Amino acid sequence: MRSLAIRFEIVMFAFATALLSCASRDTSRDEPVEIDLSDAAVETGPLFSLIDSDRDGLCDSSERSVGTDADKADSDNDGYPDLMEVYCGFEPMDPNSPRAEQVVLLAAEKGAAIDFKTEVLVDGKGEQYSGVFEAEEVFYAGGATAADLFVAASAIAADPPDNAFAIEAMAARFAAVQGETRLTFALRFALGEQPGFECIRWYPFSFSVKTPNESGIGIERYIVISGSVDSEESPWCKPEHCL
Ligand SMILES: [Ca+2]
Ligand SMILES: [Ca+2]
Repeated sequence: MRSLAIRFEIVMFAFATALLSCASRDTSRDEPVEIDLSDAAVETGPLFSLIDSDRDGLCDSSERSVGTDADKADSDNDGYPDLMEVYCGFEPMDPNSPRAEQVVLLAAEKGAAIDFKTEVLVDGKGEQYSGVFEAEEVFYAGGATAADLFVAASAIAADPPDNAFAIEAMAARFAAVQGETRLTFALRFALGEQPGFECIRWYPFSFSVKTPNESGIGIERYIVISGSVDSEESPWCKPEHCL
């Protein structure tokens, strides 16, 4: 029994670490939910923590900590499961989070690909701005992340156009940007030759721009969603044990 209890504690620790990793990011919007899992563990004990009444992959104790409904897999009825929203720093009680422009839908078919456009607003003083894609960890076997689906980012357009001296499309870079400018990038994702999954997977990532002297300007969190709806109980992929 002791070894089992230790294992549960390790699971909780891993989840807390993942959340802290998400929470440490500096975002201008969609601040991550603050979670104090240590209190939940003290109040309920490690064994109780693995109860998942709504079987959404988020333990009852975690749901109490973040304020979601432990009997409802999608507490805010926005179509996205609580587990995904909490894990990725979205607002599980706000049906407008994640916003539609933060979600990349990739068809669950062999060879499927999508070009996803996103914008970053900068206030240029003649610097160059490069797009930065960064995949975030998920619990999938083999450590699969959004990086496995990411093909490339390219620079598409500046608005107003004259604010950028040049657009280096393939390098995802805008040269000598002057003034408040909206930079548009296209991110290409592809499923490649791997077949679709039997449940719907979600892959968090962030995108921002950097100048030669600064990093992570306008960091925004996104998610790639891909998979088939096969299960009647819940179409979303879940970890082996609730988090
Ligand atoms: Ca749950
Ligand atoms: Ca939701």
